[in-house]
Amino acid sequence: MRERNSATSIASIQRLSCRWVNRMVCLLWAVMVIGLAGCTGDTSILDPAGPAARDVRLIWWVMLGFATIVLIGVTVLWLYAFKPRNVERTPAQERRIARRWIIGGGIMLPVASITALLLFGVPAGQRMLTLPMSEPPEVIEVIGHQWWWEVRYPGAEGGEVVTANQLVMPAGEPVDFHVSGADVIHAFWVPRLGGKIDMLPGRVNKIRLEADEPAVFGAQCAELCGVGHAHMRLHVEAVPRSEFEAWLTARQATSLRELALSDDAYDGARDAFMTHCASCHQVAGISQRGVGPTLSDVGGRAMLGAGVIAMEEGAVSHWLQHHQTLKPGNRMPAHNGIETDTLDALGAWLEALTP
Ligand code: HEC
Ligand SMILES: [Cu+2]
Repeated sequence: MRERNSATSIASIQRLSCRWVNRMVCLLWAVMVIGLAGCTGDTSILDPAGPAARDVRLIWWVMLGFATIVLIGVTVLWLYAFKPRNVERTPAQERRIARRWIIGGGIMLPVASITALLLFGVPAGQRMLTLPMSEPPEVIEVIGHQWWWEVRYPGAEGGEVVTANQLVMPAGEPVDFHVSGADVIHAFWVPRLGGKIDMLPGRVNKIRLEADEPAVFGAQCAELCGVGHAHMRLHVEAVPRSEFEAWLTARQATSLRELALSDDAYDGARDAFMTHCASCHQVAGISQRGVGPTLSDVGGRAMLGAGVIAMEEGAVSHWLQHHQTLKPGNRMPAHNGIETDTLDALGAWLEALTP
């Protein structure tokens, strides 16, 4: 009687576990389908556009394959453990079996898998280090702020060039990124070019990335940095070397100053800027403050507010009127006290700052 009871209960456990397995498999599919929907687009690690990102993808596939094998192995063992069987073992035999599992599963398996991972990972990491090269690569400094990007080109011919919320880089050659944070920890991540790297206040981290061909890439802050974190996108553009140099030349301080001060029609806007905005924003020739992103070349940007709205006619004025709803909590105070006409005039002038 007791025998039969325990047999039925084992059978019901088996039935239960089968139903549970079915449900888990369904769930796994659902998660995979939803997850795979994120595998395309301008921030996909599965669509690499440079050597470092190709390494990342290789390691990703290897790890996925290995993890799948481990998952299947463990599941099979787990189901096997439910199998009813009648074996009598002596305590010594039990101990031997337990030891086999500990040595095999607890020592050999981890050592083998970590070794395999290092064999892939170490060379890939090595290639992302900023090791000396016969021809030193272009250096681009990227500084994370709550919640926007400052981008500097210290090697530009004619003097350092500074911009914000856009990163233009030469294609087809390695570029060294020197990254840091201005306030809290952010992370620099251009998924189609390579892995993430933390941007720490008071420390410069370096990574070498390369874009095979001219293209536009998405980038995103990859370290939770406060309320605006999700709205901290970066527009990255790889262009041919000659175009890159022309882009830098157009952003030399003298050209920007000329651009900002030309055209008398904007005199009113410039006055309003001095009154309301110059305490935080730089415009070459007018103000040097750097609390917010530089606006010297804002008209030439693809996006405003670190990816919040596309730059088009009227976009700056729209941003000035609605930025606290478009990007809640951002560090620019609402301009409620300023006439809409003034904001429109400011917007028109800033949009004309297109080097
Ligand atoms: C207290 C400092 C402060 C003042 C004053 C201020 N801003 Fe800002 N501004 C910021 C900060 C910080 C940001 C970045 C917001 C973000 O994207 O998170 C910003 C963003 C912007 C941007 C978007 C730039 C980009 O590349 O996305 C524009 C345009 C702008 N401000 C224009 C103005 C104008 C025009 C005024 C004056 C009417 C003004 N700001 C006054 C701090 C300020
Ligand atoms: Cu962030």
